[in-house]
Amino acid sequence: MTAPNRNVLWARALVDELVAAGVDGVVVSPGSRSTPLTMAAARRDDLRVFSQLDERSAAYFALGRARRTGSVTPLVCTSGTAAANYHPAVMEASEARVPLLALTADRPPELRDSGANQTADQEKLYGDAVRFYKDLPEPAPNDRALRSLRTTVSRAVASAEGADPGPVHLNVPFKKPLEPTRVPDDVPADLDPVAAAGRDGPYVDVTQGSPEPGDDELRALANELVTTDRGLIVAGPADPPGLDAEAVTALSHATGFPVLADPLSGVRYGGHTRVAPVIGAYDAYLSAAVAGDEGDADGDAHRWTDPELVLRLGASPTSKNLRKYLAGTGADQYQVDPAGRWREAEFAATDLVVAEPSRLCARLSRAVGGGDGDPDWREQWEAADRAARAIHARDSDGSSQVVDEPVGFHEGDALRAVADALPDPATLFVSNSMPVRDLDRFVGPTTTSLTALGNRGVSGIDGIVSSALGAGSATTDDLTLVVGDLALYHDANGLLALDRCDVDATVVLINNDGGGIFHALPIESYEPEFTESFKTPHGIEFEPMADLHGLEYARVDARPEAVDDPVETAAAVEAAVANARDAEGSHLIEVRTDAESSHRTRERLSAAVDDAVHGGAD
Ligand SMILES: Cc1ncc(C[n+]2csc(CCOP(=O)(O)OP(=O)(O)O)c2C)c(N)n1
Ligand SMILES: [Mg+2]
Repeated sequence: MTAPNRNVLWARALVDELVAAGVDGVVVSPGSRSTPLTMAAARRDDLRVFSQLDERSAAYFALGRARRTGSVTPLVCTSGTAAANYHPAVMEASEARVPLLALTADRPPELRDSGANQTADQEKLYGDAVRFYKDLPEPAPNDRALRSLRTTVSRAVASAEGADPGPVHLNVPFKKPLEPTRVPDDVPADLDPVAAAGRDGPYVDVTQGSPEPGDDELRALANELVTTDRGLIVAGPADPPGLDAEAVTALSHATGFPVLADPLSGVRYGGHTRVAPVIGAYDAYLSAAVAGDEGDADGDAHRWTDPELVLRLGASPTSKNLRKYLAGTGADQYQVDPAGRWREAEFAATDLVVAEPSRLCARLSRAVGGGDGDPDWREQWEAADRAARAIHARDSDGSSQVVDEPVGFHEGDALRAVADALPDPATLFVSNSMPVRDLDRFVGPTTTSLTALGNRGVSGIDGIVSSALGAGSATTDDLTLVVGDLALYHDANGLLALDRCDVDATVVLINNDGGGIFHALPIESYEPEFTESFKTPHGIEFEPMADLHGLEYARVDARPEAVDDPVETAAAVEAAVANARDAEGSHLIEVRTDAESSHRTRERLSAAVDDAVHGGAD
């Protein structure tokens, strides 16, 4: 059927090319200028259209979906500030290598810089954060223009999903009429709107070259590993679609190197942890001070041995203690990165290996063959993890086995209770600030098939709800979000996606009435500025927010004055999450905590773990 006007022709071809490239969902926000794109997307049966009102939430929703799938998720918005609202998610997508495609509608070129309404400079709006940018030409009803359009779209998708995945931006100008009204003689009757109809797949098939060391380089690296007694594999937060835990496990077996697995690495949780030496409590017992411990001055043998070699996969680990520790070890450190980018801000890495990490692990494990490694070396890490877990765990009376005085309920208990209640498999999204750090320190490894996700590219507390729901839109897994109160407030608009985008979620709110994380900084002692401008207590009641968005609401008061027995309080959190898991619909579980006492408890536990593992060597 001939398109009624050139805009419809153009938008149909563009959207058709997205589908040909494998896109199955588009996130659109309302606006006039983007009408041709929105209509073209909405009128396809093979495309899910997620309609989102707030562009910042829309972009984070697309980010979450793309993070979960590893495939590009396009965004469609109108001209003006709508496009600027994509910027935070574009920044996160760039740093965390998430494939996004921003399609920003624009006025035609002659109306730019003219005072026309809702018109601003959208050229290269996201700067160097995007992998590919093009200001599309105005729609033109001829074969060559359509071939150019399709070529651009296939290249944009391929760039977003390439060896250095990330966001891409196409600015798309349209003149009126924007609706599918018929304009006589605008589109030649013999022009096929789907120019190369009948063709399978994208208009341009992009074969992605993926960097690999040659055989000689691989042998040299394998040789380094074979001749190392004390090596570590450090798996940081993974780029989508994730690290292959089996390949990492195979390399660990071949070398005897323990795997220090970030909670967002895809290696911390899963069946492989039954057989692989996956270490997860390191944040509790490593620090800069532990590195290079040469023993006591009175000649006692040193208690802690550092690695000679570290193979670093993925992004920079969430744990600052781990990062500082590694920097202090003086070990040879091989940073593996598929795009040759630098992701090690201590500048202690000695080598950059440009390679796709999962494939490198698989190849290296074959090249290394089977070695057992040094059992004492592995035991050092496993024993330290056991010691930390024993201190973090609680006896039935609520006290820790190892810490003399009673240990009050703290926010880490909440994370552990949530993890204990999750089904298998599950997707868990954790907010920045303390939730991701508490997950890191207090949870796992477990054999549960848990996909733990977070926004660690730029670590914003905006867009957390939307990112989680976007991830939920891409999986049949049960979805749980653990979020701080400021982060929930920041993206309260994102909750609208529960209904509009048909996603179910259990939202566990750790409400400590402000930014609890700031208690960990020296600014804590500067009052009144600390409370007024850093911690920012707000007293917001969240139950009405649950009502507004149709979530079932439950509350556990875990503040010190309300807790008799921390074990009971943890059980109440676990029961609330389990109830939500087993019930229909979405739930908000508010866990009221006290940020300051949680911090003091973390510090006490940390001192106890340090003492148990290092004998007070600090
Ligand atoms: C968009 C954005 N603004 C500000 C910050 C700085 N920031 C980091 S953590 C934090 C407090 C977060 O509070 P909450 O979500 O309640 O978590 P809590 O610290 O209590 O665990 C702030 C403001 C940020 N990371 N992102
Ligand atoms: Mg808070």
